[in-house]
Amino acid sequence: MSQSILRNDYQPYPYQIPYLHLQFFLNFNQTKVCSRFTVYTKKPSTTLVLDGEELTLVSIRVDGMTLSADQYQLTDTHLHLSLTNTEHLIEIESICEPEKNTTLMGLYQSGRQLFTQCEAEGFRRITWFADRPDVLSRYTVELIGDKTQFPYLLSNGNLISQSDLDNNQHKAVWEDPFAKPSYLFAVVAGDFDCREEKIKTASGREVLLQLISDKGDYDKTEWAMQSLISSLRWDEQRFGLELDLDRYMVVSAADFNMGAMENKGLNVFNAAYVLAQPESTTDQSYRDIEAVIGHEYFHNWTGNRVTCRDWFQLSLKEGLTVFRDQEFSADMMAMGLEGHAAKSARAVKRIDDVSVLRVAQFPEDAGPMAHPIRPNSYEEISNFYTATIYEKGAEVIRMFHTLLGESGFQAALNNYFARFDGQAITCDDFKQIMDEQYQKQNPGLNLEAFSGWYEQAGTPTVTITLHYDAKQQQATLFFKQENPAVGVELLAPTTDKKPLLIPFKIGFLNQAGQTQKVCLHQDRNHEFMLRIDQTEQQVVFNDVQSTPVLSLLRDFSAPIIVNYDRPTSELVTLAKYDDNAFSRWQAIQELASQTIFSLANANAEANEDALIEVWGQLIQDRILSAAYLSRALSLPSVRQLLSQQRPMDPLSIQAAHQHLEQALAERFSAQWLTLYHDHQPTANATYSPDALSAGVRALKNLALKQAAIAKHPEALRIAAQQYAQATNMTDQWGALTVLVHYADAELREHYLTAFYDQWQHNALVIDRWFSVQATAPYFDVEQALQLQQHPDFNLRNPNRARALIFQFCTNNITAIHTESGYDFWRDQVLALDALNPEISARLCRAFDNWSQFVEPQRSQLQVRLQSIAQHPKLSANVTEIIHKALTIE
Ligand code: B3K
Ligand code: ZN
Repeated sequence: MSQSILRNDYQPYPYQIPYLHLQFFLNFNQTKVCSRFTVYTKKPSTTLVLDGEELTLVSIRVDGMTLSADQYQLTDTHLHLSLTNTEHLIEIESICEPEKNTTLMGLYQSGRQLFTQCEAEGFRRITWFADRPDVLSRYTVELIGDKTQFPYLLSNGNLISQSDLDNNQHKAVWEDPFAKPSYLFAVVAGDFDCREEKIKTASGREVLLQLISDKGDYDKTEWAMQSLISSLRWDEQRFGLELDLDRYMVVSAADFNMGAMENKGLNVFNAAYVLAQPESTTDQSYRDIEAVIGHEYFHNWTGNRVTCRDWFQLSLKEGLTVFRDQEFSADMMAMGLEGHAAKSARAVKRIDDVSVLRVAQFPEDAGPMAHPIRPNSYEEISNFYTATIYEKGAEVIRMFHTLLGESGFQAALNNYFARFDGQAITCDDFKQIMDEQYQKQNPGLNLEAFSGWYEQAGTPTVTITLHYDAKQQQATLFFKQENPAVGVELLAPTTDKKPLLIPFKIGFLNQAGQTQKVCLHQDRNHEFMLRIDQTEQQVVFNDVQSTPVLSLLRDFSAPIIVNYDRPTSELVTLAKYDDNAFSRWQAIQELASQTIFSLANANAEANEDALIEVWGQLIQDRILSAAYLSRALSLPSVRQLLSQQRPMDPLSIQAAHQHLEQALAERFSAQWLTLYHDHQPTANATYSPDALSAGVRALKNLALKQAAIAKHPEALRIAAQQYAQATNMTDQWGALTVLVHYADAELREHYLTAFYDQWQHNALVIDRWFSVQATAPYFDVEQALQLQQHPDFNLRNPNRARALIFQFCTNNITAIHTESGYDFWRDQVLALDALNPEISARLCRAFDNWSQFVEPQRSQLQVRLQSIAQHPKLSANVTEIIHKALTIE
C-alpha cells in the first residue's frame, strides 16, 4: 500500500538550484536528456535527493568526475548523491521512452508529435531533479531533433537561437527569464500550423501570441486567439496584471489528460478546449474554450509568478484562478448589456457554476474522498485535482471577495503580488493578506473564523427558523450551523469542528412577492449581507410590516446547504417574483426537487400542480432572457437529486424524474412548440457564439427536446428539418440528440450513420458521436461493449474514453445501475489502469460512494470495489481511491 504524505511533514529543500540547463535529443522511441545544474547549500555533507521515475541512467558527473555505480544510490523513484561541499556541479544523462508512455505524464508521443505534462509530478519522468514546487530555477533548454519530423521545437520563454545541424537535424535554444518550479516546464516538438498575432500590452510592450495546432486546423484557432486577446485585456483592465513575456504560445494536443496546462509561456491544451469553428463546435464548447484559455492565461500571475510551496497548497493557485476565470466569463457574457440584462447574464453564469459545484463537489464533500480545500494528507497527488480544490476553492475566494468588496479585494491582491512575487507560498500567506485588508476595512473584526474553510471538509448545513412577531413588527431569524465529520476526518477521533464564518445574503419579500424594506440596526433595506460565525446565532430585524417571505443565500453567497421549512406557496411566490435572479432559479429548482422526491417516495400527496403553475408563467414570459429561461425550465439532474438523497436510490429517482419530465412536457407541448418557432434565427444570420445568441439556441433546442419527450406529432419532423438545415453544431447536435434519444431504431441508425459519415475526420465531433449513444435511453452494456470494438474507439485517448466510458458510467443511470453495468465499470477501471492511472482513478471515483446506495446496489458495488482492490497490479492512484472507499463509509 502507498504511503500517506502529510502536510505537517513539510521540510524546505536543503539545496538551491538557481539555474538548470537541459539538452534534449528528441526521438519517439528514445529521447536522451542531459541536465546540468549547480546545487548550493549552507549545510555541507547533505545528501542530495533527486526524484526520477521510469528513466534509464546513462551517466552522472559531479564536478566533472563521472561517478561509478557505488558512488550513488538509485531506486525506482530516487537518486541519492552524498555531497560534501556547499556547491557542486551536477551533470546527468538519461533516457526516456515517449512512445511507450501511455500515462501522458512526462514526455509522451501523441500522433507524430511530442508533448510534456509535468504537473504535478511529471518532470521526474523526464530527468532526475528536485521535482517539487518550492525549488525555483531559471531554465535554458536546447532541443535537438530531426528537421522533417520536428520542424517546431518549442519550450518555455524566449527563443534564443535556431540552427541547422548535420544529418537533417536542427537545434533550438530557449531561455525562460523567470525562475519557475519544474511543474511549469514544457517541451513540444512536431509539425504544426501556427496562427500569430502581435499586440501591444497596456504599458505598450509588443508581444507575440501564437496558437499552434495540427496541420490543417489553422482555421479552427481563430476563436482561441480571440479568447486569448480578451483574457489579456481583461486581466489588464480588471486586475491590472500584464503579460510579462515577449512571447506566449498555446499548443493543441489530441491526447491530454486534463483540460489544459499553464506551462510558463507554452500552454498545452486538450484540443477540445482550443479548436472551434461554427459547423463543428457547440455554443457550450465556445464558452468552455474561452474559459479555459482565460484560466491558463490567468495562472501566469496566480500560479506561475506566485506559486505553491507544496501540493497541499494547490488551491492557492487553482481556487483563485477558477474564481478569476468565472469572473472573466461572467464579464464576457454580460459585455455590451446593461442593467437588468447584464444582471441576468451574470446570474446565468452563477447558476451554471453553482450547478457544477452541486453535482461534482457536494457529493465529493460527503463521501470517502472528502478533504479540506487545503488537504492534510494524500497518497497520490493527481487524485487531488478535485472539484473541492478547484470549485469549492473558488467559492472560498469568492467569499473573500464578498467580504472585502471589489475594491478591497483588488487592494488585497495588489499587496499579495507586492509581497510574494517570485515566491512559493502557502494558503495561510494568502489568507493573511485578505485578513489584513479586512481588518483595515472593519476595525475590531478579523477573519479568524474564516480559517475553517481551509481546515475542514464537508458542506456545512445552515438550518434557519423564523419567528415573526406581527405586533412588534419584528422578525427573529435563528441560524444553526452543522458540519459533522466527513471523509478522512472520520478516521481521526479528535475532530472538533469549529463554526465557520459565512457571508449570508438575504432578501425580504412580502407574501405577494413584493420586496419589503426592513431594519437591521441602523440600516433600512430589503437585502442584507449577514455575517454568520457562531454555531447558533440569532438576528433580529425590525420594522417588518408583514410576514416575510425570505429569499435565502442570494447569489449563493457561501458554499453551504440551507434548510428552511416553508410552505410550498412561499416557494411558488419566490419562483414567480424573487427579484434576485439566482434565488428565483433556486426556488424553482427546490420546487422541482420536492416534487420529484415525493413522486419517488410514492407520497400520496405528490402532485405537479405548484410546478405547473410556475412553469406556466415562465413559459409565457418574454422578458426574462432566453438563457435564463432555459435554466429555469430545466429540471435538476438525476445526479444532483441523488446527492440530496440518503440512501441513494438511483432507479426510483430516475423513474420519478422521467415521470415528471414527461408530465411537464405533455402539459406544455403546445407552448414549447410556440417557443421553438419564436426562437428561430433570422434568415442568413451568420453564426456568433455570444451569450445572447447562444441563449436563444439553448432555449430553442430545449423546446425541441420537450416536444420530442411529449411525443408531439411534429417533433421528429422538426428535428429532422433542423438537422438538415443546421449551419452550426449547436443546432445539428440539438437535433441529433433528439433523433437518437427519442426516435425509433431505424431513424436513429440513419442519423447516427449520417453524422458519422459527415464527421469521421474530426476527432472532437466523433467524440460527440460516441457520447450521444452512451447517454441514450436505449443504450445498454452490451451495446457499450460493442461500440468499444469500433475502429475509432481508442482507450488510450482520454477524450475518447471520456466520451464513451465515462459518459456511460456517470450519465446512463438505468444501464449502469445493473449487475452487468457494475461489471463493465470495474473492467474499464482495470483496463484503463494498465494504461493511464490518472484517468483510471477518475473513473474509479464514479462509485467511491458505493456505501450510500440502497440495497441491492450497495452490496453489488461493494463486491466490485473489493475485486478491484484484489487486482495484483494496481496503480497508486486507484489504490488510494479504493482503499479510502472501502475503509471510510
Ligand atoms: N494546472 C493544471 C492541472 C494539471 C494537473 C494534471 N495532473 C490545469 C489547470 O488547472 O489549469
Ligand atoms: Zn488551473
